Amino acid sequence: MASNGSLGAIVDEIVVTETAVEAVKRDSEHLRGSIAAELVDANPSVSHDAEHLLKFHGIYTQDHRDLRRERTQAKKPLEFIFMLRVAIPGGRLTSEQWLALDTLADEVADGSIRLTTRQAVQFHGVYKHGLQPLVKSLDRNLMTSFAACGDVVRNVVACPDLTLSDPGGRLAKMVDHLAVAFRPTTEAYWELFVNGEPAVQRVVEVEKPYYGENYLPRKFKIGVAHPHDNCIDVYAQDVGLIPTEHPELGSGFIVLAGGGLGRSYANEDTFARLADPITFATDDELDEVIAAILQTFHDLGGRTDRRRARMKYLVADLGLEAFTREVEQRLGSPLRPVDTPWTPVAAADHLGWAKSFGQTWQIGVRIGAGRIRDHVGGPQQRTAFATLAKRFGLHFAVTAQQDLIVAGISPGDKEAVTEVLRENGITLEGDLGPVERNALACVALPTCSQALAEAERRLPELVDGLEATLKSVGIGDQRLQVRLTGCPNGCARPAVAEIGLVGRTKTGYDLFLGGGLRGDRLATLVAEKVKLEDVGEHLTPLLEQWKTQANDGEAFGDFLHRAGLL
Ligand code: SRM
Ligand code: SF4
Repeated sequence: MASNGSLGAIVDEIVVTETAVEAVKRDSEHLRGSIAAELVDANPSVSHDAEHLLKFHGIYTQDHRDLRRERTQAKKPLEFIFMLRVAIPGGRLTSEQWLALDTLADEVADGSIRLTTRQAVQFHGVYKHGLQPLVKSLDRNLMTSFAACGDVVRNVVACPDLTLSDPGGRLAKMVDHLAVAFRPTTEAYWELFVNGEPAVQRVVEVEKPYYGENYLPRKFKIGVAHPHDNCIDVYAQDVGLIPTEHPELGSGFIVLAGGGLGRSYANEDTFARLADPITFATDDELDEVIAAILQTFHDLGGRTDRRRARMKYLVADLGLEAFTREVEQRLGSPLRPVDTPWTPVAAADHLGWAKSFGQTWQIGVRIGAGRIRDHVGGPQQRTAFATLAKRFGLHFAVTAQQDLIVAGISPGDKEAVTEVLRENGITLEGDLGPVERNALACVALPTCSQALAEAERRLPELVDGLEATLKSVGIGDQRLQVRLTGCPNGCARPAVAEIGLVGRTKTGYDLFLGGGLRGDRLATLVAEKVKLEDVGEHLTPLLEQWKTQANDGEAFGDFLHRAGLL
C-alpha cells in the first residue's frame, strides 16, 4: 500500500494491514497451497504457510518440547511431530470407529487417544509420513479431521443426553446436519489426503459465500446445549443453541452469539466474553440465521490482529444491537426476539450409570484430562474400551468434560461391562474424589506450542492437593470444580470455572474464582503467579467461610458471589 509519509498515514497503514495468514488463505487455491509437495518431501516439518493451511485439515505442526533443550544443545534439529484432531459431531462414535482410533493410536501416534474439551479426539506425536495413512483410515471409517481446526466452523459440540437418549431423533440429526452444513465445500482435503489426485471440481470450485477465498477471520464454534444441562458451556460458543418450544411456532432454538473465552497476555485488549441471546429460530430457519451470522463475521470481523479476531470482539466493538442489525441485513429479515428466556442450569458430569435410549443403559467413565492410554503399572484404559467395543458392540460418546460414555448396554450386560472396567483398573464413578470428578486440564506441555506452564501432566497433583485441603477444612466430601490451563487461551474453559488456574510463567498460575457449573458467570482474577502447591493455602480461608456460612447446597462459586468475597 502506498503511503504519503505523514505519521497519521503510517499509523493508518499499520493498523489496517491484514495479517500474513490472510494472504496465505487467499492465495491457497482453497486450502491447497504447497501442502501436496510438502507432505512427501524429505523435510520432517513443513513451511510456515503450509503450517497455517494444514490447520484447516485438522493438523497442527508441533515439536516435542521436552526434547527442545537437549536437541538444541546437541545442535540437532527439533523433534518435529504433528497433532491431528478428528472432528466428532456431538462426540458420538460407533464401536468400529472406536476400534479404528485405537489401532491408529499405536500405528501412527504416541499410543494415546486424547479426548478434548470439545468432544473431539486428538492423535499426538504423528510423524509427517504418518499423516496420509492416518487420514485415509479415518475416511474408511467415516471420520474426518477436515475443519477440526482452522478459520472455519469447527466440530459441533452437543450435550450427549440430547443425542444418546434418542440417537435417530430430531436433535441428534440436527447436530449431524450442522456439522456438515457449514463445512467448506473445497475438495482439497480429499485430494491431498484421501485420493491423492487433484479433484475434478477444482477448476470450478466455489466456496460458500461466508468463506469465499479468505475464509473466516478466525475459528468459529457452535454448541448445542441440553435445556437442562449446560455441560457444553453454551455461553462460551460463537453460536450457542438451546433447543426450545415456541408457543406458536413449535420446535426451534434460542440462538446465542458472541461467546469466547481466550485471552492473550500479548494484547491487553483481549477478554473472555459470554454469548448473548439474539433470536429464536425454528428448525427450518436455523441454517439461514447461522449463515447470516457467519457472513457478518466474514465481512466485518477483524483481519489485522489474530489475537483479537474472534467474533466476540466484533460483537463487543459494534455493540449487540448494531451487530444484530448487521446480521438482519444479511439475513434479509428481522431476527425474531427471544420471548421465553432460558434459565441457565448446571452442567451434569455424565459419569456413572444412567438410562440410555430404549431399554439400554450407559456408563460415563472419568478419563482424567482426556488422555486414554494403557498406563505402565496403572489403568489399562485402551484395553478396557477396546474390549468393550469388541465384546459388546456398544457405542461411545466423548463428553465436553474430556470423559467417555459407553452407551447402548443391554441390562443383562451391565455387570460384565463393570467387570471389564474394574479388571482394567478403571476408577468407577462412586470411587471418584469430589474434585477429581469435575477437574479439566488442557494438553499444554510437551506438545502445545503456546503453553507457558504445565497443565494435563500436573492435574493429578492439583486434584490431590485440593482434596487434601477440603479434608483439612473438614468438608472432604464437598465438590469443587477446577480447571487448569497452560496459558490464557483457556482451552479447558477456566474463565467460567469455580476455580480456574491459568499458566503465566513456568510455575506460576493466575488464580480465577467464582464461575460455576452453570457456566453463566465469568470468574474473577484473585491472585497472580500462584504456584500450584500453594493453591490450597490461598483457598483455605474462603473454604472455611463456605463451610460455616453457605446456604444449603450452595456451590462454592455461588457462595463467593453472594457473600461479596470477590
Ligand atoms: Fe484450544 C489453541 C488445544 C478447546 C481456545 N488449543 C489451541 C492449540 C491448537 C494450540 C495452538 O494453537 O498451537 C492447542 C493444541 C494443543 C495440543 O498439543 O493438543 C489447543 N483446545 C485444545 C484442546 C485439545 C484442549 C483439551 O485439552 O481438550 C481443545 C480442543 C477442542 C476441539 O476438539 O476442537 C481446545 N480451545 C478450546 C476451548 C474450549 C472450547 O472451545 O470449549 C477454548 C476456549 C473457548 C474459545 O474458543 O474461546 C480454546 N485454543 C483456544 C485459543 C484462543 C483463541 C482466541 O483467540 O480466543 C487458542 C489459540 C489460537 O487459536 O490461536 C487455542
Ligand atoms: Fe495450549 Fe494454552 Fe490451549 Fe493449554 S490453554 S492447550 S497451553 S493453547
